[in-house]
Amino acid sequence: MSVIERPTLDVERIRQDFPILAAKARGHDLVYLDSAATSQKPSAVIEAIHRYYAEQNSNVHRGLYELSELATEKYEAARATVRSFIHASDSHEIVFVRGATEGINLVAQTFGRATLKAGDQVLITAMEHHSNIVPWQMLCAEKGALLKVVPISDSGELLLDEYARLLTPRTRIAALAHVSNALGTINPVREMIEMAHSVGAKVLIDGAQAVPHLPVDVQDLDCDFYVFSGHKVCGPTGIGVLYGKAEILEAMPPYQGGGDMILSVTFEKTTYNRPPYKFEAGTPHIEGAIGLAAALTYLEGVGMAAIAAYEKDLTAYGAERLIEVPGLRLIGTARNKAAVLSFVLEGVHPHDIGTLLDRQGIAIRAGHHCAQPVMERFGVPATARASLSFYNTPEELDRLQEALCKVNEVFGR
Ligand code: 7TS
Repeated sequence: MSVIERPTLDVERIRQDFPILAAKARGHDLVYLDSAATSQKPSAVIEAIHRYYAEQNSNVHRGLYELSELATEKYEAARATVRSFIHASDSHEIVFVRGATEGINLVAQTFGRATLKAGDQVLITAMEHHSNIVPWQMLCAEKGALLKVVPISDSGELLLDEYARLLTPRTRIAALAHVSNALGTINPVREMIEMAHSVGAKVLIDGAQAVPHLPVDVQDLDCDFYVFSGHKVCGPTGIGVLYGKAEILEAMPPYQGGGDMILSVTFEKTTYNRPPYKFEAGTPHIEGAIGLAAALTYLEGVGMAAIAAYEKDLTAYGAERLIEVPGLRLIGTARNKAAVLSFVLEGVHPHDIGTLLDRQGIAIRAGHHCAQPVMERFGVPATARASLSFYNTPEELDRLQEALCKVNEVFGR
């Protein structure tokens, strides 16, 4: 019997698409609850990468022969797939990068460096991943600018009044998580982008934890930049996306120098290629882009709206089961949440929870989740985190709940 009434997805069929989900862990059926760290990959992605190397491998944008034309075509078709997935208006607004981290660093080091002056401000939130904190800190230190931080409530929601107060004409950049990796909070970014624009700031949205779980439309959001990582959306590692509005990318200085990003080079003067190539120096991660496109096409086949609806029910179900565990406290109880169940268990270190769950075949993450300021805000050194995907089932969350009760037994509760 399904514990979620009217499931919106045929999860048992979907699970057949992911070979690794049939694996054993410590002699048990694997329960994989660490998709916020990285998602599992469907056969469609594994096969697309295999096909690329078996049938299409060649460098892009340079060869005159058939194979190179084929590889270039596949690489650029991948860009078009990303464009359509996040509803950008033009493929030239899609820059392939290594991941969300590189996307943010690219914006900080090009747009940020060219824009920021001493006394200017960059606004982030207290729930950012380190990769959306440190690049801005580095930039502010270099420029003599100030980093401002939007605080969060006890339930893990941004204080929007404080956000409004912190936005000033000195705010040049607001860099905001769409969804928090440590709390699961879905932030009202559309409204926040509009507010930032009203003071003349540009907005970067860190979508690393949003694109895997929600339909995203960058034109509707009206963000200036949006970043996400391929490996969290069922795609390969080492590939990610930076979306930027065309006119902003056009005006930005280049990031790294090298092949492909130039139009002409002499020792006196180099002229740069147009975006996105201006930002893609060197041989790109070709099979990464092709694998990412296969992943996005797969997700589209399942349906992002259906994924969001299913995961919402699954997250709510998981929260209900977890709070039945004696001594358990959920960290992050925002009204609008996606796929993350962060918690602490009285008297048990999160690392011990992780180790004891692993012995029962359950993979979760324990630690600060690269969001140390969130840990500080909630007065905990670390949390245990179960993070969900559309390939997880309510039965797996039942197993998590039972396993946590056993952890309590080990600790004499
Ligand atoms: N932003 C957010 C919100 C993230 O959750 C992560 C990674 C990143 C940026 C960086 O992504 P990368 O692909 O460039 O490394 N988050 C996590 C996590 O929660 N557990 O492991 C990685």
